[in-house]
Amino acid sequence: MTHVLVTGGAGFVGSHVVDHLVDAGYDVTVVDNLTDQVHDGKPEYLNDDATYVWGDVRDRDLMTDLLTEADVLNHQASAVGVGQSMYEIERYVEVNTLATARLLDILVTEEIDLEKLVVASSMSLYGEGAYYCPDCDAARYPTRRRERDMADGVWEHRCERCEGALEARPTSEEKPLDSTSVYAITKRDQEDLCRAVGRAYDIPTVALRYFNIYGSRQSLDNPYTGVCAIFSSRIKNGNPPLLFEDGAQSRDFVHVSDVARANVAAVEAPIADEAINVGTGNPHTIRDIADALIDEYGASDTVEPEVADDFRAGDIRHCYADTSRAERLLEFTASVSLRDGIEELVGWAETREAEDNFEDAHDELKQRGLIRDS
Ligand code: UD2
Repeated sequence: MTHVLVTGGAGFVGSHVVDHLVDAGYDVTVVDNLTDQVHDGKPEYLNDDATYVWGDVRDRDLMTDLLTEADVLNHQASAVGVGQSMYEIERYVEVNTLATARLLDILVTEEIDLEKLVVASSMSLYGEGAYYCPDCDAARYPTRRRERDMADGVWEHRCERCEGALEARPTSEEKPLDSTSVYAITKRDQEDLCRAVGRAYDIPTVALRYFNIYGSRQSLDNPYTGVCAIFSSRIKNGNPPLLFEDGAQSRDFVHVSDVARANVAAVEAPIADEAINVGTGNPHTIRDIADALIDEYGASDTVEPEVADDFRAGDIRHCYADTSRAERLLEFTASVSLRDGIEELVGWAETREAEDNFEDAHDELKQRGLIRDS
């Protein structure tokens, strides 16, 4: 039986990956340090058919023992939080970049032959998504928005040539990378390190560039996490979801069960040295997400989204996936609609306590200048 080691396998994405691997017949070992920013002790959803080791991916001796037993490494463990990464710089580089470097160092030093290495990468590597200028009939890849435009509430990108309005287009893996946060840089490091070592030592390596993942088991207490979990926690506590900018910015929301399926496909596909988008190919605005969640919680009479008079420094405006490479190489297409996915998230969240820590985190980011007034 193929033995898969899943790092971060008690976490939001990792735990769903574990369930899908177990269902597909793999022998799964998890290593996870149950970090207290997302966990309050052992979660109740752990899979009875997987083996759990409570330890840190940075622990060289532990990881040497575990990797020696593994046929496949599925590396999900990461510190996740774009805003937080901008002031806990050393920790993010240590947990993401350095830990990955150490795992690869162990593979090489101990001459461990893996059948496959799958690493969790991120759409954050792209920075802004891809755009098209209808007036110039040309592809455009804008980078950062101007601070003074953001302060004036001018949110959309304009063409660098004709100043006309740009339209968002699917972002393919070929788009030039533009990692704008410490978090994004460490995800790029993880991807680049794994692929470089994979190429040099014939370890078939696949980096999955996740778009905005949502669904059950995402921490409802962590105010630095993704927008669906933050809004869930706000609505459950009777507070309005706060929309940065004007709420018309858009993302590609992919359900965690689809991401888990993509991981199983990446373990099994006979491919090497690839980076592959994992998204749905459909953008949704943040306001749509807030409305859909409020509706699903049945809170329309008590809560409505509030437009904040501020924006997150370095945020991108639009990004959604070109899914053709995933279809071609992994035979993977996301199958959960936003409506079904939100129903699953809310069904789970209603069984949980949720501490709304948003305001403290918002104040902290504001004090540090990472959230700014418009
Ligand atoms: C970042 C990463 C992504 C992933 C994700 C995890 C980038 C470009 N992408 O995505 O790879 O790791 O974080 O969380 O770095 N928003 C609000 N109100 C809130 C919270 C968020 O309006 O209370 C908006 C936010 O301004 C943004 C959108 O929602 O426009 C999505 O924010 P997010 O933090 O969920 O994810 P994002 O796209 O920054």
